[in-house]
Amino acid sequence: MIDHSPRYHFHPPANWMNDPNGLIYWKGQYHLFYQYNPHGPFHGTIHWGHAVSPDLLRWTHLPLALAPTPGGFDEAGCWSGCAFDRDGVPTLMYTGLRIGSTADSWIEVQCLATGSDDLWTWTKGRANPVIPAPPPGLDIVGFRDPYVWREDEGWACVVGSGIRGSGGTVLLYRSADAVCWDYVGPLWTRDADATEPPWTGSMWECPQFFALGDRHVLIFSIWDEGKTYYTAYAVGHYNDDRFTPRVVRRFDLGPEYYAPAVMRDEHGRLLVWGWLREGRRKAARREDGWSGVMSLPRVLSLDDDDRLQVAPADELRALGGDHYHVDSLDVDAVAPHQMPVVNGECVEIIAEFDLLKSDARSFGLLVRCAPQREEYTAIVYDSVACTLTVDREHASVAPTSYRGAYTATAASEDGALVALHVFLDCSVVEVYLNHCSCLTERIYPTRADSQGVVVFARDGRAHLRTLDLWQMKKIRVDDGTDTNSHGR
Ligand code: DQQ
Repeated sequence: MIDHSPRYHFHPPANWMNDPNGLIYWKGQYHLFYQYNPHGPFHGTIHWGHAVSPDLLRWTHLPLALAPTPGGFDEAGCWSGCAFDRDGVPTLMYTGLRIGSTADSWIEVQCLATGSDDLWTWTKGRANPVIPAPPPGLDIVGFRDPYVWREDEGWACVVGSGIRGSGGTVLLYRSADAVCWDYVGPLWTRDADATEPPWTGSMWECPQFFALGDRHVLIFSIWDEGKTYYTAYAVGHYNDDRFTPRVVRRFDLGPEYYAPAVMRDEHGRLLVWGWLREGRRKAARREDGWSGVMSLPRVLSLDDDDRLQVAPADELRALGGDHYHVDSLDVDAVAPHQMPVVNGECVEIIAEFDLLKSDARSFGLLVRCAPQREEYTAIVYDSVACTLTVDREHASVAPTSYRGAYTATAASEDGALVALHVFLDCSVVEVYLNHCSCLTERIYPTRADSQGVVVFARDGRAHLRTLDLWQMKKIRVDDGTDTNSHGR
């Protein structure tokens, strides 16, 4: 049986994981908290898992940070939130979930916990819940996932929500001490019927609001009628308690990336992690005993067109092992190029195609390709439409695997080069296009020989300027045993 658990993407040893939470750089270490169900590979009673790393490559699992308190305001789950340094006191703010008056209704409240100096143990505040109810007089859909930041005069916080009959919103609060919170108003609301894409649904989860230079960015994840969709971002200005966006766009263009959370580290970098959902049916997750992994850490920046750019963190370079290099190669439909890859499950590839020396309608890479193409995933650049497609229609013959193709529109950076930066890690495919946008998918090939990497072109010839491929090593994950090993 093929083990689909990633080797260099973070995940807990077993069971269910969803949103990254409360990322914080504390005393020289990266702390990663995440939504976790210790009771199985499904979204049940949610706790906060916790891991720490000195370098984004070696991770140590730590004891659970938060667990629901029976009979308490978070009895049904410790849902998403954030971590912040409250004048030297490590602090978590999260959504407590309690069963409502009927079994299928919830009460969502916002809570605090303070940490020991090493962040290993957390104590829930006596003042909880610090925001005991949504603002009176607002007819809202959902009230969760607080995100806190420092302002000149104290603390500010947004909570993800939606205004019934209107659309998604984030509600702004202020506090002098981060314990007593006053509602200020909606920071920004967007109509679910807005004619401009992207569609942003009726409620927003996991808002992340931060400054990048002189602009502000809001990242949010779209929930509608009980279903989660994708992540979007808006860029604009923040003043007088209002956020005024100039643009709203999709974030990662793939189907499985959701609920990202950001962290600023000591180098001033803004790092983002997202939850990569499974792209397969529940039965397969149950059989394997785990569900959900973290995306690679990505670094965020803004370009002059208010485009949020993502790049994999430089630290990942250290995972590169055996290296293959190809220079100046023409490929066409009758002469594709097969890379001499031993293990195509865990590789990083950077392929640069020269548009000025190519006349192919489309070109790209086939990855996890079986000898007779019984299984393969196609990463295709269409030079007429200027689109990137990651097509997993043939990625797996397993009936439990999701299929389909996902497309992102992106012109080449300078009109002459197309750079595909691909990370393959067992069931994860992360594709960065032209060093700025990203499309992530999950795949589950069934064959041991679905390992090939092929450079191809259709309807003409494509010129590959360079291709570099590295075999990727595992990250080290410690909890007494190496839990990220094949036999988990
Ligand atoms: N996941 C959490 C919620 C959040 C959702 C529950 C987003 O707090 O809104 O596990 O995936």
